[in-house]
Amino acid sequence: MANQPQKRKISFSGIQASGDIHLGNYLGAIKNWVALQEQYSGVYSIVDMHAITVRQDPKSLRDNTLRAYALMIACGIDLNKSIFFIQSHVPAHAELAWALGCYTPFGELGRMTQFKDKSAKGEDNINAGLFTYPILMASDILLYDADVVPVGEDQKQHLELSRNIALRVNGIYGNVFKVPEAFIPKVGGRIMSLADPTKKMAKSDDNPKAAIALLDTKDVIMKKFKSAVTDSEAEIVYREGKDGINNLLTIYSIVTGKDIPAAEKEFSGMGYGVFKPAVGEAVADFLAPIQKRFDELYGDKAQLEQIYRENAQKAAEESGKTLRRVYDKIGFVPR
Ligand code: AQP
Repeated sequence: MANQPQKRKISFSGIQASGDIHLGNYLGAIKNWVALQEQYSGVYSIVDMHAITVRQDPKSLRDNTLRAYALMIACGIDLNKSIFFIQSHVPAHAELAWALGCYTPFGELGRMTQFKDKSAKGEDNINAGLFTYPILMASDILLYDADVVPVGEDQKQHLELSRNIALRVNGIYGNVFKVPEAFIPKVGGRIMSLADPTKKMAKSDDNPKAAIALLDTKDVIMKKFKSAVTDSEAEIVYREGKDGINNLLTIYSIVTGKDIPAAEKEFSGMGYGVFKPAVGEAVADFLAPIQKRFDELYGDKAQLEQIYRENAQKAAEESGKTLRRVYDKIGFVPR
């Protein structure tokens, strides 16, 4: 046994294909998907099934899914270290979600703040999927025996629900699921909108100035940062009540690798008119190599198709094992 290689732990996460992937997604989550590949086997997904909880134009959904797939590879998903698939290609996700739904109290789902917020916004389409979405997320995670789940702060509550579901099922049937831990960065876990720094940067924001898409041109990036909402003071310091400046300092600090006190010092005595374009420049420089790699990958659709098909197969194999284990515990007759 001493010579037996130890199985690497698993890092799982997903991103919705509901719009342009933005800097908040990158700094809060994707950056850690990539970093964790050093220690963990990654299992990552474009979660297109989650995206349809709000109405999507079919052509845009298809395009956004493929763009997101290429973009995540351009961001650093290493296909030798991670399985990276499109969620709707792997049937076990929907199958396990049904089973887990039968172990999730209605009241627990009703407490999810994202459901409350989204249903308040989209009153014309409060569908059952929007309500049960966290169960599908639990299924995504638990299918791969994930040890860690790198996400932004907004997913903390959903992850807690996944853990509760796993613990409940384990409590009934014994050791069925690995209980996952959230991996939320201390800095960058909640990047705020540039148009309203009291709200998180989100794909679903209608204001085009709110988010920096990873594929925005330098010109657009500069314009968005120059018009970023700050405050009426003139001090570039990280302090409670200075949401806009705090957000810009956070972004600058992560993309340059300098810590926040160093960034404060660098801009000490300067005005916002100097600081905001400097953040824009730093972000544009940071994104340039990702954009270049994206163009190469997205330009070769045949290769992309081959990659996502192969990866769907690998994901189906892994998730199929867990699904069989669960079905067996529940008492379903083997197929
Ligand atoms: N602003 C953010 N700061 C840090 N992390 C964030 N994440 C999302 N927004 C921020 C993290 O990114 C991963 C993918 O999340 P998502 O696909 O749900 O992206 P979104 O931008 O939140 O998308 P939507 O469609 O606009 O959803 P809502 O309206 O729900 O916010 C996750 O790990 C998330 O934590």
